[in-house]
Amino acid sequence: PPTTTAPLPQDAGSDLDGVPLIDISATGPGSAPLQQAMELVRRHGPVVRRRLHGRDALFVSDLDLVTELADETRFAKHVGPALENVREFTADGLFTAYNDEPNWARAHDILMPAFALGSMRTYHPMMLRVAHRLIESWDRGARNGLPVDVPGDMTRMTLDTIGLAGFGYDFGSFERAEPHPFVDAMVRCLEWSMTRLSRTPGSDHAAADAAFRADADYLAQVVDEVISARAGGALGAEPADDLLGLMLSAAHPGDGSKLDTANIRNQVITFLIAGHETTSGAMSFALYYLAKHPAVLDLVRREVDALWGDTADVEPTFDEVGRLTYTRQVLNEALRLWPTAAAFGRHAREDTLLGGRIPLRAGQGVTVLTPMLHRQPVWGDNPELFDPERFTAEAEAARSPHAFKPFGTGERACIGRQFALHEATMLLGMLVHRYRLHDHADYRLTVKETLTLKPDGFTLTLTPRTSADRVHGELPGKAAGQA
Ligand code: HEM
Ligand code: LEH
Repeated sequence: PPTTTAPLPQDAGSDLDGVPLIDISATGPGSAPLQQAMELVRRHGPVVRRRLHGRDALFVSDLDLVTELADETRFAKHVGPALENVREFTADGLFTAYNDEPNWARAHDILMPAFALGSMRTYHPMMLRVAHRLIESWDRGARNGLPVDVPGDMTRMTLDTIGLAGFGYDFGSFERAEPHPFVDAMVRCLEWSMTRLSRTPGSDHAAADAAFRADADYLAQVVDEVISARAGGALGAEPADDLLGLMLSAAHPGDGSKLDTANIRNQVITFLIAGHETTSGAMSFALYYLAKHPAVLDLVRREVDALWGDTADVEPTFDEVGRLTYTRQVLNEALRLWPTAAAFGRHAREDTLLGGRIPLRAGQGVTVLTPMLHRQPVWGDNPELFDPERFTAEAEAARSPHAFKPFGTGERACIGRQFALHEATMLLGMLVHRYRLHDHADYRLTVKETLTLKPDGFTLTLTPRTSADRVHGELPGKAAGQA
């Protein structure tokens, strides 16, 4: 069903600190709380206080205030209401651990090397193998003239990738008409985490909670199978150098401690969720913008054609992915307009005044609303315009590093950033090299929220690109029309 932002009260009150106060209790946050918060910021400015059944949440999108919130000496990650709900099924996994939980620093230090840029070389062959599954499936779509389900197929691809590259487990998503039951259960858990935020006091949610518990138990059961398949592997077999191998064997570089079984389970659930939900959304939005911006699509074509020419079945090398700089700019620009993890929480370490005027108690949470940070005046006077030129090296060097935060900030920023960018850049490059994309349904963007963001119901039809199509890529500098 299309998600629409719930109607908003027109009148805003104001607190003593001058922050507009909007009570949304009459409507609640609806099915799209993040887009509703975006609408509040559009109407009332980059700092708003939202009241829901007597509980206030402060949303911040102003660049100067976000710059302050990024100061790790004054502020730290806040596990806010949304993440408290996710914690019900990921517990002390990296994403939902409290800053001072010993398992956070332990797991972070043990796993960090596995996510450094250099480690992506290890995952590259597996990413490529799964990219070929997607291409096989899209080739079938192209032959039959049938539309492909973009977010659905991106999710198949990212889930299979993190399953195989991280844990040696094959979800086989392209052999299924419906998502793997793990994905369904996980999406329902995320939806429960989100809808739980809009409950009215006193109402009864026993049935929803029981269904959630069943789903969470199922996730744990699948993960225990993944772990025991590994732990019971052939005697004397090499310990695999994937994430699970590392978690089962590696000792902390400082104190030699290891991760316990319960924590490994929480990490695996965390990585299976975090490793695919947001990346698939990012690739889907990027394809949406490419389908709507032929001039940008043409520049991506030039880049991939210059690299791969007329080769029918490209096998990108690790280093080639690093050379897809314009493709990467497209991805960044898609993440600017629709950062698929659209908010992150921060709290003050001590009582303080944010911006010298907004009082915050120690431990009190603030939500950075990234999509609106990404539309602030620092982005120029037409922030809604999709323009990858915003991410040339020169443009980036000239802009505050705090203006773009799709991966969060500080020591709790996304550990999977390089993983996501490598996987997504490679796939986008391969798809643009291989297919002409047709916006057959004249798609109108509606953004579905399951805590993360995805373009809802976005489909494309495809035709293979021909040699004639590619010729201009071999003649750099020549205009497309002349080729
Ligand atoms: C944390 C975004 C892909 C694993 C985060 C945070 C953001 C984010 C904003 C910080 C959350 C906070 O401060 O509360 C994204 C986006 C992605 C992406 C936009 C894709 C485009 C990935 C991938 C993985 C991953 C592929 C794993 C393979 C994690 C983990 C954390 C995290 C484990 C918690 C890190 C910690 O607190 O130590 N991500 N992420 N993410 N992400 Fe991602
Ligand atoms: O709970 C928070 N804020 C608000 C509610 C908000 C949801 C409108 C409140 O009530 O105070 C702060 C944190 C919100 C985070 C929501 C986005 C979570 C995205 C999950 C992505 C996980 N991931 C995937 C890859 N890497 C990380």
